[in-house]
Amino acid sequence: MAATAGAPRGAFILFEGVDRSGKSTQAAKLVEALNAQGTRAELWRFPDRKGTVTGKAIDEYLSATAAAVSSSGTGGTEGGKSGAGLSDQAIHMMFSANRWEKSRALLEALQQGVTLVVDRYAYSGVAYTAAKRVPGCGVAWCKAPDTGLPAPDVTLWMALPPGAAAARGGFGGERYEEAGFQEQVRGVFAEVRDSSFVDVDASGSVEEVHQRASC
Ligand code: T5A
Ligand code: NA
Repeated sequence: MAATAGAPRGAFILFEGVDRSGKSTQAAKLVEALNAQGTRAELWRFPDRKGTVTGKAIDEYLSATAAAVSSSGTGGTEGGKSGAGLSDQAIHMMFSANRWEKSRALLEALQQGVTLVVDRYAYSGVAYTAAKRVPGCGVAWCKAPDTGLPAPDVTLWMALPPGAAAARGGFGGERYEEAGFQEQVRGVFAEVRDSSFVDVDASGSVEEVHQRASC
């Protein structure tokens, strides 16, 4: 892939965190701020629920509420919409494929000098599946399909005390949005964090968090 002459590679900035930790809000604000200061920046998100084959199935899967899935918080056997009844293994592969579907375009954008602010990525992929504690689907198994994806330059971890995220708007409306499961997710994130991770205190007002996330 040829780099655009003279354009330095864009940065790959990732936001990760448990549900409702403010990732989407902060990612959008960071893109706005970068563009305002003259840095070409775009907001990307995973799962990309629209415009891809996997995105549609993922959207149907996630739309099943936490209350509607099994007591383990994982589901995977209920009927209904086509994506909703996927096995834990199948949906894991779908999330990974959803990233691979976009990987070439992602690299091309970076090489054209565009900074990408990305809302969730492979760390979420590993955390949410490994947190289900399905036999045979530990962290190593979960990481395998994402091996070789473009890696972020920095991962901004939205650090929020347990319970604070659940108190925010909308919690409980989708699969996985259940406090006990979120704590298991948090545990896996702690296990898989690497040298790209930088903690951002995600408590306080949207503006306060933005100041911390953009320095
Ligand atoms: N998933 C994802 C997998 O299982 N495998 C994968 O590979 C991937 C990539 C959907 C689900 O998919 C799972 C993880 C998820 O369960 P999503 O579409 O990113 O992922 O989830 P959303 O529901 O869109 O977003 P989140 O729940 O993660 O929320 P955010 O983005 O962290 O938070 P945000 O910014 O939307 O804010 C949530 C609420 O809080 C308010 C906002 O106004 C909003 O109401 N808020 C604040 N309130 C007070 N103070 C602040 N500072 C606030 N900031 C935001
Ligand atoms: Na979000």
